[in-house]
Amino acid sequence: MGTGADPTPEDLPAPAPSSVSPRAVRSYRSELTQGEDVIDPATWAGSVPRASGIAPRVRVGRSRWFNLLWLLPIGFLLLIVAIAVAKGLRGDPSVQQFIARYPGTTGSPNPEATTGFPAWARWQHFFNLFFLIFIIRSGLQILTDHPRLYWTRHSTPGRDWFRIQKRVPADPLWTAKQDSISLPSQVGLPGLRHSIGLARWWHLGIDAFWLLNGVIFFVLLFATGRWERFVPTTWEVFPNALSGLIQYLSLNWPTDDAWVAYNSLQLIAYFITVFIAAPLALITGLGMSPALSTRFKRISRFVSIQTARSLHFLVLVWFLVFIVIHVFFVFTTGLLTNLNHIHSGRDDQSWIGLGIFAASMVVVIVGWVAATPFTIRHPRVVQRAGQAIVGPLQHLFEHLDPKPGQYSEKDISPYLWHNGQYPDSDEYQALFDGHFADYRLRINGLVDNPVDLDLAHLRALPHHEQITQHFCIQGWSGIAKWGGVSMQSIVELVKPQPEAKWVVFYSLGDGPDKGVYYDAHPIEHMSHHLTMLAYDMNGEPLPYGHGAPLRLRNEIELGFKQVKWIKGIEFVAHFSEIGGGYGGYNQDHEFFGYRQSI
Ligand SMILES: Nc1nc2c(c(=O)[nH]1)N[C@H]1C(S)=C(S)[C@@H](COP(=O)(O)O)O[C@H]1N2
Ligand SMILES: [Mo]
Repeated sequence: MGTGADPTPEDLPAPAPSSVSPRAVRSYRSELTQGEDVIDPATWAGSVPRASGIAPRVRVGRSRWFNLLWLLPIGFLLLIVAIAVAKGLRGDPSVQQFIARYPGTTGSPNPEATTGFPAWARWQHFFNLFFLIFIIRSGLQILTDHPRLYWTRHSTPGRDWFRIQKRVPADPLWTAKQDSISLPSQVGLPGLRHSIGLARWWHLGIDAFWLLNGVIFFVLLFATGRWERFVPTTWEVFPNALSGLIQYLSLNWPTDDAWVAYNSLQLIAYFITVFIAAPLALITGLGMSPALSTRFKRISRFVSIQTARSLHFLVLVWFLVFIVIHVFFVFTTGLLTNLNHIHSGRDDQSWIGLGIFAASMVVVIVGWVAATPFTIRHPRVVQRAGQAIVGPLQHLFEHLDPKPGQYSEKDISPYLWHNGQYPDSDEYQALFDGHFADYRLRINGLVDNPVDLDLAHLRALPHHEQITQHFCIQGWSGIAKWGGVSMQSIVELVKPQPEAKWVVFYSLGDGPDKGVYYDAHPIEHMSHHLTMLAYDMNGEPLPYGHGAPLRLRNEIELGFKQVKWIKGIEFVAHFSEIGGGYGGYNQDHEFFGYRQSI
């Protein structure tokens, strides 16, 4: 000392021990990338190449698969047989008596109220048709993001009942993203592989309008007494429907008067569509929400997320079959009259109905053709519009703090899908090889007590365990037991400041377009019962594929918000300052929404 020689670091006293070091307070923000505002299909979603699926297959028994394309020749044959049988039946005197007694329609019990097609019904018919195009296209897009359907929440490979994709390969790290398939760009909406974020905005956003149209329809239907057009009011509809079926199949069609009343077959088909299929579409749609499914456990026990998804698909099948048959008969049972009924409100053979129909088809075709290119050119508009329409409902459901004690050990899934982009940096490999001895979790931002915690420290905090269901936005689900630290304990440790409103979780891994994967969660969720940092899964230390050494669980949100391989947590005033500013990696790069309770 004082002799002129420079001191070495070892000679100097260390700063007083504290978790606050320059490293602990440094933000990870600079490691984020922004994301583009226009889609280049060539580099979309980390440059995923197009991948085709296979013809739809349904599982029969344990492991035999039936190719549904066989239904085309089989259905054709059955139709021919049915026609032959029906023609034979019509020669039978007792059948002729039956048809004379039940002509195929019960008529209208209340013709003053039900005759004709008022303007509101005609407009609503057009809006319904127009909205359904976008709903069906985006729905198909959503299906192809996980092209398999199940009846249980486990989503176990080989236990799917329906698939349009090959069997799941043996690769232990096969991801759901790899499993997604492409659709032609004018069939799917937006027609790119793994474009579920945008497809969901179309699906849920247009749904809102479709539902509004439907509610108005129901109100007017009952207010005007026209409900009798759609609701069978006598048991006679069943023999009449049978009679109608025989008449249609024998190719000697009944002459109807749809202007006054539908025939019994139509009545039943319309009743199912309006009063069963449409409400079921809404209910099963909501049944797929992680927030609702987690909060209303008693209902979701019977209608699990996968049952809801499968039923939702069957509703689509009903709608498609209905549309095909409906259009077939519109064209084959007096086109001009039919088009006049629903387009001009006239009961005649003039060309006016056809003219209005043609004009409406121009609108439909322009909408259809423009939707994909518009979405590719203006994805942020679709994202923002979707957020504006659906966001308030997503916000509402985000308030549902789930109850603890969701599932028990016996519910744990035998297989939990993997997803996302695995970390492959040398830095991560070195941490992994060292069993994460050098791992540090950095928690900082708007907190009184920023910290830099190692795993020993994390494991010394109060232990929290939960058995909960994961639900990926792509459609698969599964149950696992998570062990670790409740986010409430972390909050108590770091003491967020009042300005902190959002909590950003940063990953050791990049997203598919480079730049660190991250996601922002509202601070209120940090005190929910089931929000935690997990370092154990099913009683073992978290494995590589599921996020070693630490991942997030926030059970009212979809899977992509459950950041894996966490390295840092930052408390911020708003996520608009972070990355691209949309609230997470998928929000910046793939146009997802930041609230994902549905
Ligand atoms: N860091 C990081 N975390 C991530 C992802 C990712 O790509 N990177 N993918 C997310 C998605 S889309 C899902 S569904 C879940 C999957 O978790 P699992 O593989 O443990 O089932 O992780 C989420 N967390
Ligand atoms: Mo996901």
